Amino acid sequence: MVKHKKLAQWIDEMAAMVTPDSTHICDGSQKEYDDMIRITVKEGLATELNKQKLPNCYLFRSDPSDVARVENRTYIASKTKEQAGPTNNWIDPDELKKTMKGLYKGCMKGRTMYVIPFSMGPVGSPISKIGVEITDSPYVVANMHIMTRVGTKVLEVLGETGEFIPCMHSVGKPLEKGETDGGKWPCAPLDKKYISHFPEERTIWSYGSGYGGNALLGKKCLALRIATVMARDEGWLAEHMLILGITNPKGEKKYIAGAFPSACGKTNLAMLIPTVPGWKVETVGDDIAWMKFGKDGRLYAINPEAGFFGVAPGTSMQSNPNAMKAMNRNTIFTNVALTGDKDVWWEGIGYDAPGKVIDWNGNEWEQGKSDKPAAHPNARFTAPAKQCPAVDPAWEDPAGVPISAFLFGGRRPSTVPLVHQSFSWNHGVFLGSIVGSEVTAAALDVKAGTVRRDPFAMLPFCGYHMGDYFKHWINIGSKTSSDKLPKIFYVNWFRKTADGKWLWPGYGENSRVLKWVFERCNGEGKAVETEIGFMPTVDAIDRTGLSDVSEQDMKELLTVDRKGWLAEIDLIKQHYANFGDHLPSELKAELEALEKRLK
Ligand code: GTP
Ligand code: SPV
Ligand code: MN
Repeated sequence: MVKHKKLAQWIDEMAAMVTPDSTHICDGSQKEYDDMIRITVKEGLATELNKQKLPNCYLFRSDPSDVARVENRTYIASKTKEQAGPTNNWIDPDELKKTMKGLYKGCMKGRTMYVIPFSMGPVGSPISKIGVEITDSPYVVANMHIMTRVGTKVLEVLGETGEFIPCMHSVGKPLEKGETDGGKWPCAPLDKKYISHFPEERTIWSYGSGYGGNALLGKKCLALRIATVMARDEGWLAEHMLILGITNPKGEKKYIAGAFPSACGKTNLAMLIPTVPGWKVETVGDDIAWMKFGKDGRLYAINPEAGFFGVAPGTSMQSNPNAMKAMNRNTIFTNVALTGDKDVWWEGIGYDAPGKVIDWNGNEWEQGKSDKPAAHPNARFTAPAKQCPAVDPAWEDPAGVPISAFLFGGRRPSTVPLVHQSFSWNHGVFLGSIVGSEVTAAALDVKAGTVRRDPFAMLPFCGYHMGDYFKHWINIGSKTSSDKLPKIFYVNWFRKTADGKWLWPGYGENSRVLKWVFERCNGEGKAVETEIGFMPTVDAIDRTGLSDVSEQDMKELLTVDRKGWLAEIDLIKQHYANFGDHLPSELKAELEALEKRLK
């Protein structure tokens, strides 16, 4: 029974609109999870994997049209277009609701309507937020069980009057009498998909997709798009950031948060095993950070999620053993390949495909015989965070962990050096605001391979005007003394040689850069002042035991490419022009100062 009047009312109202066959209020139990899996297996939507190798693991194959976030169908429906800003799609909220009500009408016919009470952040923590997702997808229920804290305990915290964020979701595929999904992933065609946010009402309406951030509404929709609006109003930060703890050989520990665009290395960095002897890295979160000032004036971060929804391709025992061990049980795999003995396989898993496999489309596939990959490039694993061998002891601490440094970065084959440090907070905000990256497969409808600006890795995730978001970041810098603010760095693991090879080995070797960052936070670490910021001297990056990066490569990774940066200035000017008078004067000043230093 739902004791919360407003919640009960909302559930009734939604049920009247979508007319499901039945309603189920989720209790978060193991039995409930098992039921969801049983239902999807019976429908032919899920395959049980090898019980010995991957106990309690299941494979799902989505519809080929429903494999990633759909940015062109994602809307910030604030009262005015101005409030949504130039980087968001906008439709008048009344008009959008009218359209979506038309789609929602009767859309759960033949299905069960699940009501998922969930907490982003530890249940009952003062920084946590409660959401309630209504969905007709048992796949979504199972994933939410892993990614968030679900169930009766959340309803108890909500009580009779507590605040919750309503998150409405349907796959948009009603069933006729006697009809079943029959093994076909249910979703609506692209032009019927809507991932909508109503920031003033703090409400989410999603229709037509069953995949990832489109459907697991606690993640990008609540914890970023709606949370950025709350954070702006309440003076905190909701960011697309990993959080890691790093300990030096003396046992001294710091926490670092990093914003890289989708599929640009957050999960990998969060779980890395340092190659520098004596150092240790532990994982707090791999995708989202909520940060508030503590009584001591420092920023404290929590990971609002409870699981990882990580990119499978490229993940191997060599590149990320901690992720491989986190997903060896109780894990949902989506759009990876299936081997003959019901194991999983993907490109970059570290060994050849064992004979004939079934690709993510359900067809037979043999290595070397097809130019298409066996796993979709945005194939994902959903695994409980507590299963990560490197999970930080404080990962569920409701008080959060104190952040010493922010990293910004993206995929930049040229121009941007391996690492540089900002001169000041405002210069650091400038670095965040100019992040650019080669587009990846994490979004369906943007052209892969081209560089696009993705400020703070938040381009698809900011729930209001991006220029005002920049200003919010500037303001955060004046809320405490500068020695308490995190130091800000810009990193780039993705430099390439003229013939297209990685110039930097990346993954565990990135610990060499983290070591320098750590030292800089202690006022140590050799650096030179350059036009673009503080840069390590070539010998300041510890290369002990690193044989495949020559002195020459190191120099290339750590020089200021003046010509490249001058070209960059023009691109930044174009980028900034989008924000009109919402662009903070502080950032304009930073750009002018950079141009002056380079000329
Ligand atoms: P989202 O979950 O989409 O937000 O992605 P993410 O930022 O967590 O990216 P993830 O760590 O999953 O990495 C995405 C891809 O980048 C994978 O194929 C990785 O193998 C690859 N990758 C990660 N770190 C590095 C690195 O240091 N160097 C190189 N060359 N590739 C990397
Ligand atoms: C991303 O695209 O940044 C992700 C995956 O983390 S999704 O949950 O689909 O947004
Ligand atoms: Mn992400």
